[in-house]
Amino acid sequence: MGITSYAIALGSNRPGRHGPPRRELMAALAELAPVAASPILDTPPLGPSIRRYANAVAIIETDEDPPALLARLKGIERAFGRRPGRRWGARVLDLDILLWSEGAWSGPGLTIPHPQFRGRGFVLDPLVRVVPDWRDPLSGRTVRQLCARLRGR
Ligand code: A4P
Ligand code: MG
Repeated sequence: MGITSYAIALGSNRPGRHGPPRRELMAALAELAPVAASPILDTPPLGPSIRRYANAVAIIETDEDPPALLARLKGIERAFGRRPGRRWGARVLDLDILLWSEGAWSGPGLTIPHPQFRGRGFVLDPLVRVVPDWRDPLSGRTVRQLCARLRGR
């Protein structure tokens, strides 16, 4: 496979060895070496967590296929001190693959586009800042359109 592009969502709501969540995302962005990145946004928690999140989106270019990239992202999460299990729990770093330049992917433990990204402001707000014209291959809508739908504009 040649070089392709991915949109990655970054989230943190727990301090780690780099500092508070915003610092963790800055360190994760340095690790990912993206070709573009959104600002780091402070967002209210969706779900049971009380702590607010830092969220961002990074665009990376790589020759890795989706399973290889996911394995690398999980390795970065581990290196940042994320403990497995505890879904929806406080986490130092969450890295999700949102979109891929080559379209959809579905395999064991990995679905692209990320199944929930269309309904989440904490994902679409940073995503629209970097790639408003990327298209969701399933609905055919651009990121800008998905964002406007969610916000009711
Ligand atoms: N997986 C399948 N598809 C993908 C994909 N496209 N990208 C699998 C990444 N992983 C994918 O994910 C669970 C498993 O999903 C992975 O092992 C992978 O095989 P996880 O990241 O290990 O677990 P998780 O993050 O606890 O679950 P999930 O469903 O990703 O939780 P979410 O959806 O990330 O929700 N509020 C704010 N404001 N900001 C946030 O960032 N995040 C969450 C967590 C809740 N509320 C939030 C935020
Ligand atoms: Mg996740």
